[in-house]
Amino acid sequence: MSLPDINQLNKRFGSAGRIAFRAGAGGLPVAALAGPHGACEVSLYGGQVLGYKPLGHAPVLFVSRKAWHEIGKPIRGGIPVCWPWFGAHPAEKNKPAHGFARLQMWSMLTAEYSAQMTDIKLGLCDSESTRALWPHAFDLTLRVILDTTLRVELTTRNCDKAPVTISEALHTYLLVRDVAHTTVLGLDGVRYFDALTGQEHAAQKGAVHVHGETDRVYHDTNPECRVDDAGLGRQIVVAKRNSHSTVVWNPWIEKSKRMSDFGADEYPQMLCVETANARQATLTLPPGEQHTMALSLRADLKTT
Ligand code: TA6
Repeated sequence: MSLPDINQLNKRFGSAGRIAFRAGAGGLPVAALAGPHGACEVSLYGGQVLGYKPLGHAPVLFVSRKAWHEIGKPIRGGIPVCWPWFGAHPAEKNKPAHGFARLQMWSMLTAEYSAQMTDIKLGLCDSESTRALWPHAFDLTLRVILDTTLRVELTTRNCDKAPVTISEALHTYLLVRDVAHTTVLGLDGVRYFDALTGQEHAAQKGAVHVHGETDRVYHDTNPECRVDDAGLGRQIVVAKRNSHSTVVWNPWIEKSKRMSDFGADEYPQMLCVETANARQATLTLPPGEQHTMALSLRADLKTT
């Protein structure tokens, strides 16, 4: 997998003060977006947002200090794109967890900005290496829009002659002061699957608190939830479209020790609240059809 030429990227898509490309960690190409309301960074490797900092706020996304930045390996943090399957492959466990989109080099498609907004679009289509893992023709685009919020839109187009079935996630790693003093609001009463026990649960009772390893897929969720961070005195509003699952994950102590691309002491500073279509929200796309799943993140300082 060859690395795109940074100078060429800046010549074609760069705009002074708004969109610039550089070689990031591991030499992987990164697009830096800036605007009147903040800044963000997007890795072309994996089509992965790596950073988001709204004006006047602490960074919103967590990236592990031990994250790999190597082709062929996933980057631990930001917003990984899990596609075309979420979690383990439904049938072949030797295939990469969370699909292959986060292990591919994406291409720049468009870059534009206005007084308020900075907007780029990346693309990934099928290749010999993707067809070896998933024998289908597709077009995948990731649009990242930086304005008063950060919006991320993942569009799947089925370019095949047969229907395709996908599950997917924008696997957002939120940065929090202390996960033990952070709660997720907006999932009260929602059914969920506990991946640690393999059990389905009838309903979440109240806010989600994290006091141990947590790995849950919430079903048929509302279009918005709030991550209330008492330590940073803010709420992160996670809004979404065409996503029927919300995944909440924290590895806590023991799992953190088993992950070599994650610091054993880092679990208090992160909480994944993922925008997904997983398990019973797996979807089938007819030939020629497309589907867009969208996420937006907004940081609100708490007044009380
Ligand atoms: O989204 C939660 C989850 O599926 C967990 O089960 C955990 O494994 C996490 O994703 C991270 O997966 P990864 O393949 O990036 O190590």
